[in-house]
Amino acid sequence: MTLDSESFDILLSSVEKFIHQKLVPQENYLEEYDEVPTDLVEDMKSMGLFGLSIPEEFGGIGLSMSQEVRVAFEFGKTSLAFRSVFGTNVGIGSQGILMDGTAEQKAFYLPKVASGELIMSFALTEPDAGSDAASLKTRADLDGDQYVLNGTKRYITNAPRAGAFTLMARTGGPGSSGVSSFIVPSNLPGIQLGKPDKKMGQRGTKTCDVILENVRVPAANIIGGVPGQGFKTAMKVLDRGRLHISAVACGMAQRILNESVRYAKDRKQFGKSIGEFQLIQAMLADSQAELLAGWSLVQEVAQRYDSKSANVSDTDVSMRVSCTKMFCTEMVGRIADRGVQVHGGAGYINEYPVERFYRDVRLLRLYEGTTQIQQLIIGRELLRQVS
Ligand code: COS
Repeated sequence: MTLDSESFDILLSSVEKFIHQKLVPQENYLEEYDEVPTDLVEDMKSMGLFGLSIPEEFGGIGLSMSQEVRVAFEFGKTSLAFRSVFGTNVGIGSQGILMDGTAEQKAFYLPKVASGELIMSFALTEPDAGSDAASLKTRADLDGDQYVLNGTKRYITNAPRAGAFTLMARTGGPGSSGVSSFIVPSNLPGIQLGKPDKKMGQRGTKTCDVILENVRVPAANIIGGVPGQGFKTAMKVLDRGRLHISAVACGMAQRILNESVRYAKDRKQFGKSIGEFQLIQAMLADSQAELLAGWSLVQEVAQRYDSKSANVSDTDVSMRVSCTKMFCTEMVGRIADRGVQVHGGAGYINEYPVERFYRDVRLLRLYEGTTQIQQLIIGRELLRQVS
């Protein structure tokens, strides 16, 4: 799946223009009101952003991973909450259906996902199952041709906006083989949303608990129709999501670096621009080199991802994805820290973008698998390859 290069160039330049002209000027609004303006959401729909990763046959744009990361990079250059509006439709919310869904599931859901008519959200994490995703406790018990779902899902991005969840629940015994992925419409009786989470950063993103009490879901809503496959679906979806997040991290690193260079040039101390001091230049240089390394890695691994057989698990590619997620999200943390340092006291003041970016990027090292989980995946695979 790939978009021809001419159409892709047009898309990318309209994305760049949209971000620069419409989103960046709204960053302060987002920070103050914790909301993405609805006219911007409509713009995102008409640009096709909700369907970036959905094949054209289902009404999407059909980008390859190598193309998607370039769009994600651009969205990293502004407040991350803008991307989050359509991010779950492009990634973790929809990809389970695309990768493992039945023909009927794809035909029914994907066109609505691609147009943005339906917001999909991904519900894996629970109060007692975060990194150890395979220990999730939400039950799905078969009753006739329906499953009855009970449990609580935690920190669910876009839950308040969602029309449906890709939700993992336990249909079988303990461990990963007992987990199934369901498509759960959000308006089913028995679904309640918790209070909005008050987060450190990323104002404008919406996360909360999703509480399920005797929610009856047709058995036909198991992704792929076969129980017990849901953990693998979730892992495959996360592999892809981790690459996307890595690209976002690089875009954010670029924006922070741009802000820092501008500030270093404008700010004067000791009678000259602080950028003329070598200690400031050293920080900028370290950030530039790390950004280049991270972005090169994203593009290289995205190409590998594209050339592996579709939907097939490839542990070597998964390992490389984890390397990328670990490196890029840690890298942007260091660049944000240096960005604040270059700004001095101003970097701690809310009216400078680096203050909020510093808070926003902290999440990147946590969601879609912490750095420590990436290390574990990398370490395990290295050992597996020599056995
Ligand atoms: N692609 C396809 N299949 C995968 C896979 C992948 N990337 N990773 C694991 N699997 C398969 C395994 O091959 C295994 O299959 P078999 O049972 O047929 O052998 C099965 O899934 C279980 O895998 P594993 O034994 O590795 O599971 P673990 O319980 O040890 O957990 C980790 C693995 C820790 C890597 C996993 O739980 C994880 O990624 N946790 C973090 C969760 C996360 O990112 N949460 C963020 C919330 S969403 S924002």
